[in-house]
Amino acid sequence: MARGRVFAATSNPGKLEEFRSLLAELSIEVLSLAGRPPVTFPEEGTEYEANAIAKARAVAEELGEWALADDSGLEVDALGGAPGPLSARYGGPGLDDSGRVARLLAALEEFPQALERGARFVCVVALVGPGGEQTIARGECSGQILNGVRGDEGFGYDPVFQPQGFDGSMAELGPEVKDQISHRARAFAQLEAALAEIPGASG
Ligand code: ITT
Repeated sequence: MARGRVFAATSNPGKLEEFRSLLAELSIEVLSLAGRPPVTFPEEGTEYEANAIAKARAVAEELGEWALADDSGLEVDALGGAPGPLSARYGGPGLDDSGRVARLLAALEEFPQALERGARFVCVVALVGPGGEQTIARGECSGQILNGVRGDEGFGYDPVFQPQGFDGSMAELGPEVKDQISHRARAFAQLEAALAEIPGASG
């Protein structure tokens, strides 16, 4: 059976995997940019929406295909909502996911109580078509930052983020639970009608 197809405008393998599982039921194949000539992305700014649109638009225009991008981040109450859209660059260049997590735990040492460690993941997804048609959607997932890393599933800040109503980090809960409750799952649910417009997708 024919399937729809969309290119994932991301270099983050964790996001790519989640795009695939979240879109599997819509009969949409998610293609990566690996092995293709590099697409030039504009410098990322401080707004999720503009960043997501810029990434999707760059790929849609370059390839003449449907493209999907995600700009996301972790907003920590005790840090005034930081690092937010700057989450990928938190702590400066040269850090990997675990370096950024360590940096975050250190920044929150003076806030040891669970009540002081409120946070939310935010995800804005942008779908851009080959004719320039564009839809964006946003999802959030509230929770708190744990006092140490737990679990080894997921990516990024998952080992220190405990979603509200759960006992354990996102990295312990695993992909089935994450795909039900995450910021990304919620954003994709909002995007469903637009995704169904991709030729070959099941509506
Ligand atoms: P692309 O721009 O290539 O998609 P990126 O990793 O740079 O990849 P962002 O600019 O959107 O993506 O940065 C998002 C940051 O937030 C990054 O550090 C991620 O690891 C983290 N993040 C995003 N979604 C997450 C999730 O579901 N779980 C844990 N951390 C997440």
